[in-house]
Amino acid sequence: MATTSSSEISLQELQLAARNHGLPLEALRYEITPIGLHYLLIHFDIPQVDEQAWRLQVGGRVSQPLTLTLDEIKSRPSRTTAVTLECAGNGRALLSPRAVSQPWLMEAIGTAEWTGTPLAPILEEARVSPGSIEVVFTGLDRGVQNEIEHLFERSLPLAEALRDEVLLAYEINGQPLPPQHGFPLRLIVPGWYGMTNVKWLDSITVVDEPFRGRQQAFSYHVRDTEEDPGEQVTRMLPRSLMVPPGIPDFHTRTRHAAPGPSVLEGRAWSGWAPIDRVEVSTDGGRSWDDATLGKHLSDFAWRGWSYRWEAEPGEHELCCRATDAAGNSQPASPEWNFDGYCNNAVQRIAVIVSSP
Ligand SMILES: Nc1nc2c(c(=O)[nH]1)N[C@H]1C(S)=C(S)[C@@H](COP(=O)(O)O)O[C@H]1N2
Ligand SMILES: [Mo]
Repeated sequence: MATTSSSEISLQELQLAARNHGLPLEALRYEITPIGLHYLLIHFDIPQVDEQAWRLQVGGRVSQPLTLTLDEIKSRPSRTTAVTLECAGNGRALLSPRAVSQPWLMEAIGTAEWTGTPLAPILEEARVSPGSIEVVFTGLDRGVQNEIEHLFERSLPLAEALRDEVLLAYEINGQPLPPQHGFPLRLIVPGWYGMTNVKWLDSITVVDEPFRGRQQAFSYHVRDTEEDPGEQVTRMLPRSLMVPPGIPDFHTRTRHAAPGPSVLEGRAWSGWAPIDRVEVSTDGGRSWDDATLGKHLSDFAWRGWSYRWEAEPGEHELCCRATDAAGNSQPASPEWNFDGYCNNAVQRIAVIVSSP
């Protein structure tokens, strides 16, 4: 995998960025992200799926393999949960050197109400064989990455796959999944980084040895060098983001705001534990003050926060920082790793306060 230290985005990165968009940060105002504003990450091409011909295969180390139509899946017990998804590569473009991949700044997030059927009863029905250790989720999308041709597929340890909150989702915000979000069916694993939530599901395979697919054994590891096996990326680290205040400059996106009392607002989440605290700094991180937390939406969705700010004329750097109930927090500056994963450094927003 290539890396670059250039401060300029290459055409290769632009090619990815033009396909995979982020959440415009002003859309943090919506507790549930409207469908077209949720971030997107698609490695290869969006597969076109014929709903009538499509089947989900559940097999591998099971004694009762299943073949399910979409109607059969929809007729099973359904559940709707608000879940925040974040791409593990969020923040990659702020690292130097950076991996040449989707160059996210900090907008690879979204929160949707996902409706589907719980996975655990399906695995129980299929009767998982003793000695099984993982469940592999295979998408219909095929491509080449680092010269290896493969389908997009990821595995979960059996115990994680059996967790109550794991869903096979066929609706987002009350609508059938649109093609870009995984029509007709995707996996939703609340709390884990985005890559876990395999879209365009084709099959679910129970295995008795660790799955070594390209997207599992090679991608999504926090490592120092290309040779280092590294640590698997799993759950989302805590993070908070702020709605950029005022109005933007078109080219630089520097913010311009009027002096006087104002309310800063944003959202915070963690895949490890509920959000306990959000702090705001209006002086670039020298001093911090507690924000007020909003209502709890779901165990797996972001939490709103707000902060009263008396904007004085001049230039300011606004920051926010979340801490979860397990004591995890956000570093002041990014912790570098080879592929640019899990960068949860505090957001910094330059604001010029002046009278219009
Ligand atoms: N089949 C398949 N599933 C996939 C992907 C993919 O490229 N193919 N991308 C993954 C990644 S890296 C992320 S971050 C999320 C993005 O989900 P979204 O586009 O619905 O926001 O989907 C995951 N599921
Ligand atoms: Mo991702």
